[in-house]
Amino acid sequence: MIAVLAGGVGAARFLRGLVRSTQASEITAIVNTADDTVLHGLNISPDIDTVTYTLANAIDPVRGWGLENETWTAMEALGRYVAVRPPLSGAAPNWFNLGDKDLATHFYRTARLGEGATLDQVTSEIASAWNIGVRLVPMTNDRVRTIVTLAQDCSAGPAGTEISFQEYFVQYRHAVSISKVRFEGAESARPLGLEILRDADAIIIAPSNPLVSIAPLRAMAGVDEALIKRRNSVVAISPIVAGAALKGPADRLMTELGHDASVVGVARLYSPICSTLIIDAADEHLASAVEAEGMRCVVTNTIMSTPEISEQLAKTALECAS
Ligand code: FO1
Repeated sequence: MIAVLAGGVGAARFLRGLVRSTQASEITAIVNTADDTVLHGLNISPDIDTVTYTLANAIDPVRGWGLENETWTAMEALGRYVAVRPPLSGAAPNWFNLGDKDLATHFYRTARLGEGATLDQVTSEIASAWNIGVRLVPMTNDRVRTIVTLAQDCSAGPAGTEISFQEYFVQYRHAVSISKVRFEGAESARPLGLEILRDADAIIIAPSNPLVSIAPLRAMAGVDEALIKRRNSVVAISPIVAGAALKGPADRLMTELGHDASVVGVARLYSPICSTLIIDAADEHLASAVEAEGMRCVVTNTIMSTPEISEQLAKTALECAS
């Protein structure tokens, strides 16, 4: 069994390549849930849904989240209530776009959780509904939430204000600088992946944001210890290429939070838990600096612009882990 530690878009594209080279039933993805949110009373799990829709070939290819051929009638209708919403009310949060078809997923998840089902049960029901052969496991059934602290006074509030990850990422388009990230609830959450990490033949850390997608998994008790025990079988793919994130704010977050926004900065974060870092050909000149951090460095094309490139990257990662 191959275990993949996964965030959103980068992990989803990597998994799409992995299923082209390995039987889907051999793959288990342990997915970040610290980005989860509740809006309109609905439980929304963006990273789980991004992975599910991508593996179902139903993801919107341009946005990288939500469903393709989506319609937005419900969001447009919500606009009527924005005008009458009292100033401090959180009702009608129309900054977070929920497509009409996507809403069905959140309706189902919310209803099942309300019936007492656990998030991992509901996640596998939703994966079955989309005929996903890969086993998708939320990192925990407990509530963990990424909270960021504003570094400066800005439209989101004065310096020092804490906001949720989705407010940071979507409402303020990750354009505000931050000074801290914490994972509320992580210290008491029970991780679901420990046995998977113990038993996996190979463990791959997908090219996801190390500070807000992989760090929440690592913040739970026992996860880093489980990875350290398996360090020789753990391979990571850098989400930073030539000093920039392919999608999202990983590069700026690295700098703002005191890390080097480069493959060397990624190596420093992963070196304790991981024996090999795969970097893009654009960073080949940094391979020896990565190795100086105590990791083997493998150079290949990591920009997953086609399913074929994702497949080749997955094959390289599997070879490195075995
Ligand atoms: N990302 C956006 O940038 N804007 C949105 O309005 C938005 C809505 C959305 C709805 C459902 C969903 O599953 C994901 C959604 N995302 C949206 C993406 C998502 O919030 C982020 O990409 C992840 O949380 C970061 O991994």
